[in-house]
Amino acid sequence: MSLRCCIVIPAYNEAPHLATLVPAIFALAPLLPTHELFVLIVDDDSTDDTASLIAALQAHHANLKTLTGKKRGLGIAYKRGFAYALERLRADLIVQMDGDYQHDPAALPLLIQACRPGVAAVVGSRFAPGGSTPTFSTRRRGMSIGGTWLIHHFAGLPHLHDYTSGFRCLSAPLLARCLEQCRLDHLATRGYAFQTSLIAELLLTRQPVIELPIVFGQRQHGHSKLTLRDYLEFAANLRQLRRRCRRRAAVAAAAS
Ligand SMILES: Nc1nc2c(ncn2[C@@H]2O[C@H](COP(=O)(O)OP(=O)(O)OP(=O)(O)O)[C@@H](O)[C@H]2O)c(=O)[nH]1
Ligand SMILES: [Mg+2]
Repeated sequence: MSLRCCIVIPAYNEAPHLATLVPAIFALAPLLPTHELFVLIVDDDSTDDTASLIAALQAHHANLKTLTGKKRGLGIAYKRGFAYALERLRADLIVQMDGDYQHDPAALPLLIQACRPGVAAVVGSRFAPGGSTPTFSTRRRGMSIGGTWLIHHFAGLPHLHDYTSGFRCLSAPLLARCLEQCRLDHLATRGYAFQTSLIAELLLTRQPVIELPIVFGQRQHGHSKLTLRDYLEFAANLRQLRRRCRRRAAVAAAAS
């Protein structure tokens, strides 16, 4: 029986990218004969007529699904997408992927195949040896590396090269358990901080997380949706993560 793999793509005004990204993903199907691929676009009322584009693509790709809603942040879009993939599509594997083609679909087969039973998450890592961000400005690279350093050294999360990557393959049952049991609501999950909060919970509950190096490409159209509010949320989340890590360590020490 083939594994059902849902690639969840949050997209706000990414129509020019989705027009090529969606067919490129479905073209990978022969490389993944043991998997049935679904693509779920979480489109938050984009103003660039993404909805019509998706309708046109659905005529060729029956496994292309979409959700629409108000734009309320990346994390909120992901939570809606995950709920749909888990409950409606009964996915075995869930991939997180950006809609602006900065994540190369050619990396998908490796990412998906590496998510074997027992592995909770395979992270497409920009900062692991072999990964790269060739088009990052010095400032953006500095902020990413600084953020990673703070998450590890200030907040105290177990080591990973890339906590904020948006390209990951997740085991659906382990993700579902994490969303049910973990106190994700104690961490920031509205916007981009969701990425850190989710991987933090997997790491703190000692789920196996592995990293595969990726090249993070350049956005060709439109602009980044990262806002000042996301940077502020990241900073606030660091303090919450630190408290969470310390509580975990205290519980572990008391139990031993
Ligand atoms: N549905 C939805 N998608 C979002 C929202 N915010 C961001 N996105 C999508 O999330 C993905 C990642 O956002 P980007 O703005 O590309 O973030 P980034 O890749 O870190 O930044 P750049 O490198 O500058 O592009 C893209 O597909 C966005 O369209 C949101 O509020 N709702
Ligand atoms: Mg981007």
